Amino acid sequence: LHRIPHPPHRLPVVGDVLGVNVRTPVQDSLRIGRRLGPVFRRKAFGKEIVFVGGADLAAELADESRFAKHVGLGVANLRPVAGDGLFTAYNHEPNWQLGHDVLAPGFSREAMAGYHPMMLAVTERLIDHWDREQTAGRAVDVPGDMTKLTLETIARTGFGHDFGSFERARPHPFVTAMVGTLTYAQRRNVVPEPLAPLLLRTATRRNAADLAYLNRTVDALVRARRTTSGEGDLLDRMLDTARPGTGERLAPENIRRQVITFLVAGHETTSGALSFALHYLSRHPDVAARARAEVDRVWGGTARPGYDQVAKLRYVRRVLDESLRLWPTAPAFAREARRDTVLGGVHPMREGAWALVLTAMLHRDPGVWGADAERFDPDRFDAQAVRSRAAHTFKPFGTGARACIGRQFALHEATLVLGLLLRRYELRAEPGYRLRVAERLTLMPEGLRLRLDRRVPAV
Ligand code: MNH
Repeated sequence: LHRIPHPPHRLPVVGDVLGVNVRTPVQDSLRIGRRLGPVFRRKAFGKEIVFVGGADLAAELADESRFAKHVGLGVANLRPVAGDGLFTAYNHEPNWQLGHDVLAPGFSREAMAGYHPMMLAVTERLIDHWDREQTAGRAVDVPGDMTKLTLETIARTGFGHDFGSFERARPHPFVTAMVGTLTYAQRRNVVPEPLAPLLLRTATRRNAADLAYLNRTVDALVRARRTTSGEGDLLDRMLDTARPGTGERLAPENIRRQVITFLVAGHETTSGALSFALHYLSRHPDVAARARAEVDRVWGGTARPGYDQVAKLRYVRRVLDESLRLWPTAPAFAREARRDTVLGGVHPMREGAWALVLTAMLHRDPGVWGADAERFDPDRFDAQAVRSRAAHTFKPFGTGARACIGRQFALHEATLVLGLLLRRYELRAEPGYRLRVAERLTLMPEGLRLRLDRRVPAV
């Protein structure tokens, strides 16, 4: 470890706590990484974490023959919420492979085409709401509304459930409970274990209540389905699929964990991705105009674009990729050595030793993205630029066997939504707004509001 730099002024016992903020561990690490370089370590109260933000080392960590997902930090803190569900399962737990085999067909092309009309219907609910706000001359609450949209989408497509988010003035209690558990899981990373009972006493009690609420909601949803039948959604697959060959099925407790996993993983990050993209579109009228022209050209007058028409929005997709480059809404992932190895030819790692890939820093490595890596420019993702870049330099969805199972789902949903919004509205930034990024394991532009102008007559 002594070869890996750490911040100056390391204090006894407490460690590298000077100038850090418990609310923004990712942005603090980005700042520290800019000074210390591609690999560095931070210590707080005896826990020391190695961060990797350089492209060469990150590419090594992506090598599946030497490294695997490490369930640690924020992910491990979510175990009480998501148990051995897909996201939080340890590599060796049998329910990872079983869950993966049962659920992967739920993300096939055919399954996605089946979800498309529901995604469209949810976006139309958002548009009704935005039309009313626009008519009333009010600015829209972007993260709030994107969260309503993505929660409704995963609930309906995955579980045939309607939370009625758009009929509520305030977030659904499920969202409040979920954000509570995410914030708590992040806070546990930065509060030293022995002090947790003291410092987090109220928070811990609150967290137990949040957890009980999530369980109750999900149990009711599953109970309802056992008496009726869905239309081949994720829940049906979990209840009905026996693994070919062995006939194994997911146990009820695991189904509960999977449903919570998908409701949380399936909306929070997509909501952030859409919110950042809308922020950048409002700040780059040239990019917005180009994206809008593409939507007009590709979709023409089609009121309700079909499944195949979404992937044709190549430039809109680049806007999304570029937003996920600058603010990967799942901002880090951890990798552990499968056996003793040496990282970068200089840093020895024992079997099981792990490092955190800081995705936002990898995505700003000047060696890959140039001296202007901080600048928003969707053309970084045109076909030729993508071909000329090294592998493993863009990792918003993680890597390897444990990479995001919902990637196509998220990209389809977000591209469809951006296309529909661009076609209908001009987006105007609020004059005083400066991007502030809130962290609760995931990233979200805090307080982002936009003003809308209607573009075309109702479609
Ligand atoms: Mn998703 C894993 C990012 C949307 C369900 N997701 C991951 C990982 C990243 C990630 C990074 C890997 C984490 C790790 O290595 O520890 N996910 C995203 C982003 C978006 C996203 C940035 C949207 C944008 N994810 C979605 C959606 C769903 C989903 C939508 C479900 C519908 N993600 C998952 C699940 C896993 C995962 C489940 C765990 C997969 C596994 O380990 O097998």
